[in-house]
Order: sequence, then structure tokens, then C-alpha cells
Amino acid sequence: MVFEKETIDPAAQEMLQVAEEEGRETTWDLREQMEPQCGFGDTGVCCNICLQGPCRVNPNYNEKGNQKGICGARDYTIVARNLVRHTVGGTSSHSGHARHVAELFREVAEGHVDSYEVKDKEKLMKVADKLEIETEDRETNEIAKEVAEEAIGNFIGFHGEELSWLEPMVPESRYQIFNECNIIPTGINDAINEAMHRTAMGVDSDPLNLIFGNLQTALADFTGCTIGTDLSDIIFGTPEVVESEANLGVLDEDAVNVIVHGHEPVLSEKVVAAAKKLEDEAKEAGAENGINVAGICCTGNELLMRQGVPLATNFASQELAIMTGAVDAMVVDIQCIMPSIQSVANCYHTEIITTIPFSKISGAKHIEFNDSTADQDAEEIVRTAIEAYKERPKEINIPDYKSKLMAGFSFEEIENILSQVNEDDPLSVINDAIDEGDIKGICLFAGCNNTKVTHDKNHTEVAKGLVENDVLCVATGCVANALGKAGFMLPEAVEEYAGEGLKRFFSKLNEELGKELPLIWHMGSCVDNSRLIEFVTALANHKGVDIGEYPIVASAPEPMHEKAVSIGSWCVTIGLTTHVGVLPQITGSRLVTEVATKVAKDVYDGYFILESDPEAAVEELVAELDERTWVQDM
Ligand code: BF8
Ligand code: SF4
Repeated sequence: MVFEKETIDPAAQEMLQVAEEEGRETTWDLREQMEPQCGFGDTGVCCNICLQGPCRVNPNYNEKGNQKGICGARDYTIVARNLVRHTVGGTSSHSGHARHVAELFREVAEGHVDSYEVKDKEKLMKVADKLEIETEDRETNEIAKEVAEEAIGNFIGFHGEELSWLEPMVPESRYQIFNECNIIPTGINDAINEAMHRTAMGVDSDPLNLIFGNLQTALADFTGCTIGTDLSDIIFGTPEVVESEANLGVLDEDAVNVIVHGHEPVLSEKVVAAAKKLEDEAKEAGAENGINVAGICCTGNELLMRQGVPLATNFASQELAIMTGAVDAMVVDIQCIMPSIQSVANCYHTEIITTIPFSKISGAKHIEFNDSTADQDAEEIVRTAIEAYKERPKEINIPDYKSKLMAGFSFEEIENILSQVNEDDPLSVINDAIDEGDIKGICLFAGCNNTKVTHDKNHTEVAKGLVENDVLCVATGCVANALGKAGFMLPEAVEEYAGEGLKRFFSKLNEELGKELPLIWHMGSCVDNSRLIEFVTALANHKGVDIGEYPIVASAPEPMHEKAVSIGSWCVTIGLTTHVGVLPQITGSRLVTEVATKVAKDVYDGYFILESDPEAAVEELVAELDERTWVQDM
């Protein structure tokens, strides 16, 4: 098979062939040109924090080389500081996204914007209850205002304060552990600020202290993710099961194809609405099937979860969507958008449209998106796509690959499904299945694509191995997209891939429900990893154990972004043993690596499994689930 080293996705393979024939450069070419990558950077021992640097420290004490930076910083300090700064990047990304939603929500609550509303009152009440905000005999907008103030308050913290959004999200026993380790953040912005300060030249050089600082920042990240999910659900609706499709075959030759790419639902929801409204204009322009909106990355996941909008593809293959020649506009907001898409688009009629003032790409068209003029802005964006469509050449290459999939598994929807099986005790459906041995436990698949490994290969192989071992799997982000493209999010996949116990679990469930559930449950975008924590907290509380004793693991088979570092860090802190399939840049310090892979278990129960071989990763994850079940049964 051609391009099997680059990707296992047949649509991407076909497009790489087109790229080669047309002489286009892709991210895989750029990776090849980058080889060999710097060993110091790759293992985290390059420090550039002050202007005396870069200092590159040889972590191997038995060889000749500099073992200290110019200031005396050792490998463990440099690695730990770099790790913290990765987590800061992740936290500021997630919380930047969440802060935008929180600010919009405050505007909605105060009645300052017409384009958005409180769509899901039930979720608003649930969130208000969680925050111990009085709901009885109060107007919706009064409650919304207080929830909004609380959300904004979680960003700004002062010493002595605690994040109100964090405590109710985890079992009491877990919060107690955070407390004992003194890692509860005071505020999200405060945590970012302190983490940047402590990693500045000449501040914190104690690697263990830095690692605790990393976990504190990660908990701020988790809180940001939760705020993002909760408030997006209130404004746009809490996801329910939907059916859709994934892969480049969702592009429609006879429609104006608009791809939304990035992360926030605030813009993309409006693009979907504008596309519906301007359908006739597209038809007048000659597009028989009107306007087809499809998603890439987490924006795609957000729209899929709430509206059933199809997924075009995931992170690594974003350029390839443009090379089909069928994308009239790619609308982007923030995060995971490769600058290369503009160079690719220069060879086609595709308009790249940036929308956020602090997230521009040189050469792209910028149409600023404002919450107060959201409908008009979205219409301008869609009209730009219609204009571009008129310039689309006849020759296009849409690969004929797409898979059907089911998504929409919010915690609320899972609860709703389980309560149709056992109305009085819905969570017992899962916990009994674990006790009876039908399922071994749960795995959260999270994270990206990374060109260091074959696109989507680790995702599908780890998933295959786990479901074969009776692990109930849920997924978010680009791995969810990969598993959707590969057909794992369909009921038929149960018969094809699940082990005997997992098959029994699904057949009992399906029989009670009178409908069929997919093998792997799509829980949403990366901020929606918070949904899994809500789910597992409920399960652990139901069982009367801490998350650290509950059979739950996480796997990021192809992590790429700083956000994956922060998510991994909080998963471990919350008690999930977490597999990482691409080595993080910490291996230059034996101390930091040992803490992450071993010592963490003594403090948080969760620890990192650094394993690039999918088969070995499956073995270790299954062993961890077995150990947790075994300890519980003692
Ligand atoms: O937040 S999985 S490549 S799209 S970072 Fe980015 Fe990674 Fe995809 Fe979503 Ni998450
Ligand atoms: Fe070098 Fe120390 Fe400056 Fe880092 S902080 S660049 S190790 S002198």
C-alpha cells in the first residue's frame, strides 16, 4: 500500500498520492526535512529560558558533556521547567477557549447579546446546583448571571481562595489528596501566572516542587475545560446521540463546502446557522446541493456532538482536505490550525478565513468574528465561501471514503441511556457489568495526531487491543475522529472487534434499550474530557471508592499539542493511569521520568505509561485495570 508509513487512513493515502502527483508539500514532507530532530530538545534538556541560553545539558553522566546550564541548572530542573511551561501552554489554550465562552455567557445572562441564548435550562440548573447557587423561585437570567460571575471568578483567584468549579467535579477523597499535596489552584489565570513565574530564571529549581507546580497548573486546566463544557452545553445544548459520517468523502462535489476548523463552538454554531439560511444563494450560484458544512479538529467534534455535522478529518490530514480542490472556504478560529494550510490554499481556489484577532495567518482573509454581530459575521463568512465556489475549477479529487458513526455521548446522555435500563440505579448498569466481569473497566481515548508516528495507526491499534480485552472505551478529540473514520463508532463494530465479555455487555444493554449502541462512545472535543471525569466520579462515588481505586485508565496514543501534556497531567492527578504513545520531552531527566512513571502512583494512584508500541501499551493498560479490580475485590 502506498503511503502506509505516513497514514493508515485510505482517504489520506489517496490524497497523498494526489499531493505527490501535483508536487504539493505536506506536513509529512516537512517532517522528513526536519530529520534528524535535535536530541537535546527531544529529551527536554535544552533550556532557553534566559538570554544566556540556549544551554544544552548532557543527561548522560557517564559521557563527556555539559551537565549543568550556565546558571548551574541541572537536567532535572531544565526538564521539569520545560514540562511546566508545556502545561502552561495547554492551560492557557483551554482556558482561553473557556474564558471566551464564559464572557459570552455573561453577556447572554445580562441580556447584552441577541444572537445567543440559554438553550439548555436543565443544564443551567444542574451547574447552579453543583456550585451551590440558589435556584428555587428565581428567574433563569438571575441564576445565569450568578453562574456567569462564578465562572469569571474562577479565572481570577487570590491567595486563600479555591476554585469553586473544581471541588464538585471529583470525589471528596480525591479533593482531599489535592489538598494534602497543596496543589489546589486559587484561580486559572493565577495558576498560569505563578507557573510562568516559578519557571523563570532563578526561581524554582527543585524538580519535585516544580512537578507539584505542574499538577497545580494542570488542575487549573481541568477546571477551565469543565467550565468550557458546562457553559457551552448551557448555550448550545447538551449533546444527545446523533448519527453522522466521517472522512473526506463527506465533501460534496455539488455543494459549497465550508470547513470549520479549530475549537470554539461560538463561531462554528453560527456558521452552521448561516449556511442553512443562505442555502438558496448557494443554489443560485450553481451548487445543486446548497451548502455542506464539515468539521476538522475539535470544532468538528463540537458540531458533530450537538448537530450531527460530519467530520471531514482530523489534525494531521487538515492540509489534505484543501488538496481535494473541493473546499471553498476553511474557516478557522483557534488552536491546532497548521500555518501551512495557507500555502496549500494558494494552489487552489480555497479561501482560508481567520476570525479571531489574536489568531491570524499571513496571506489568509480575516473576517473578524464578534459575539455581538455573530449572525452577520457568520453570513459574511458563508457568502465568501459561495463567492469562492464560483471560482472552483472542474477538476476535483474527493476520495470516496467515509464511515457512518454515532456520537453525542455526554455524561447526561449516558445517564439517560442507563436509566432506561435501570431507572432507580442507572450507574449500577456499568458497575455491575464490571463486578460480573463482562467489562474490565473503562478507557478514555484522548489526544491528537503526531507525525512522529503513522497517522491514526496507534489510535486504532490500541483501541482494537482494548475492546478485544473487554474494555469499555470512550473517546474525545482527534482520536475520536480517527476511531470514527475507522468504523469503531458503530454498533456493527461490537461484533467485529469486541471481546466476549464486552459483547455480552452490549447485547444485554441493547436488548433492554431496544436499540443498538456503538462500540466506542464519542464524548466530544478535548475540553469535553471533563465529561469523562464527571462520569467516572459518579461511578466511583456509586461504588464508594476513590477514582484511584476505580478501573479507569486513559490513553493518548498520538499526543501532539501542549494541551495533551496538561490533560495527561491532570488525568494522572485525578487518579487515571495514562498511556502516552509518543514520548514526551522529559526523558532527558531520569528523576522526572521516574516520578511520572513510578512515584506518581504512590501519591495519586495514577501514573504515566510511556509506550510507543501499541501492543505493549494494551498489555500494560489491561494489567492496570486488572490490578484495580483485584485490589477492589480484596
Ligand atoms: O483540542 S486532539 S490535535 S484538535 S489538541 Fe488539537 Fe490534539 Fe486534535 Fe482539539 Ni485536542
Ligand atoms: Fe541556561 Fe540557566 Fe539561562 Fe536556562 S536559565 S538558559 S540553564 S543560564
